[in-house]
Amino acid sequence: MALRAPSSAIVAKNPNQLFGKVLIANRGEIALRIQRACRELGIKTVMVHSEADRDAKYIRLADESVCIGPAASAGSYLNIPAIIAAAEVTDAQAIHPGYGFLSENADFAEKVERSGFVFIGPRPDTIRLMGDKVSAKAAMLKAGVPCVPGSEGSLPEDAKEIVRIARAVGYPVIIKAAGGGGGRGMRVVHTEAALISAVALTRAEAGAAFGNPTVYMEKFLDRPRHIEIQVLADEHKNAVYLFERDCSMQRRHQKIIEEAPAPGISARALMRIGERCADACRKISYRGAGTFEFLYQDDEFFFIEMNTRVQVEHPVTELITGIDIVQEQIRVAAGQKLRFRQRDLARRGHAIECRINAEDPFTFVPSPGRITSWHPPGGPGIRVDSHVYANYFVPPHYDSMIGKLIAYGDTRDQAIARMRIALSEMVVEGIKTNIPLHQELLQDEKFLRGGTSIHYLEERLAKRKTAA
Ligand code: MV4
Repeated sequence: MALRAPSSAIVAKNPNQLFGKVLIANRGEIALRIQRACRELGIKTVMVHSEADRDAKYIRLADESVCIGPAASAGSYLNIPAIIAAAEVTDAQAIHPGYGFLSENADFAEKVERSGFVFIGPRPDTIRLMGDKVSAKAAMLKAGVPCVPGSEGSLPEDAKEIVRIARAVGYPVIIKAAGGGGGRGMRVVHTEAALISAVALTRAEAGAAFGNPTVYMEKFLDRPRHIEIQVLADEHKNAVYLFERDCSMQRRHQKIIEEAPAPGISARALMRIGERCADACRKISYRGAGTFEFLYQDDEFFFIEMNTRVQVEHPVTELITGIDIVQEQIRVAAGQKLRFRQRDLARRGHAIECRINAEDPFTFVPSPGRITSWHPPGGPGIRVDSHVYANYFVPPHYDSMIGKLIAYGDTRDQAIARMRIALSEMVVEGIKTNIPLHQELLQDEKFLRGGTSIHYLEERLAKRKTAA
């Protein structure tokens, strides 16, 4: 297939029509995942790291590495000048931000581009648009994506107006911060008596936490599922959806199991919502990988937020589609056209991901420290995405996720059977992990039936507590 001339002049120097060298501005499993994608594409890698990650094996696997600061993320993985300086001294052409850290920071993306590097992700203005949940929703509504009913834009100051809007929406309602997202800055309101003080409190918290007191209102959905649509788009108005993921199994807004396809939702309904998402990407000239987050309740999808980065759970989509999402991010960032159209894509089989966290499986208290033994599982349909190994020290400074175990099968039952075997084979000693919790959930009757709501895990854990 014909390769389009890349957009950037520096890129043309490279025989693979991509980048000569990519800087990876992240750590842990996703840093290694991106490094592998680069290697397969024939791209050299620069890994930036903190002092705490200096000795990790995945750092040594990179072509080059640069220490950018102390263990605390604020001085290293969030240190924009240090990361850009590292790209300059190593002559990298593009920067991949991974997930978390600076991945959805529009100012970072802008500084990367102004410094002459390619940001592997959407344009800064797209990141900014989606970062503000009020403008994101307005853009999606305009592009034909169904949203949760609620206020048109942000809430006004006037109390009478707010009361009027809430009556029209119908109680219960939820007040959300425009600058929030991912579960931060929200408050459910059940009665008119509680409304105005709840809005004032959410505004005050939002102002303090995000520097933006803007809030909006939505109808509160009581038992939704969290279903998200993965998209890929290029700079040439091509966009596809890579089907859905069900991410309902979560605790305190931390997903722990994700799967694709979403059990029990009709393929036709999913196709319709997927097409809406791909269409919206074309309408807003989206570039790169993205995720449309929906709440799904009573056979309806309601858009809540869009993520403009690669997500932790991207492997389940890779397994059911055969597409390497990280490689596609890099290709699209280099100005290439998508190499497939919607009709070329099919989902096949079922994939489930268990996030392996260094934490107590009952109290959820983080459990950093030295891993004394590490035996990852294997066999047909098993993928392990992890940067750890025996004698690796899990630093206490970062997220507790040490890897992801992904099982694929022809059917959901086969994926579950393989996941159970994999969990039973897996040995991690020296630290506590949530493997026992996953083993419990993979025997759970409601999980096995499929289609549990976002509240299921927390309700189940509450019962476990009272039983003990
Ligand atoms: C909601 C909701 C119910 N109704 N919006 C939480 C995270 C943020 N992305 C949006 N969230 C929610 N928004 C309406 N109108 C319930 C949640 C919610 C949730 C959503 C997805 C995954 C887990 C969740 C856990 C608690 C609440």
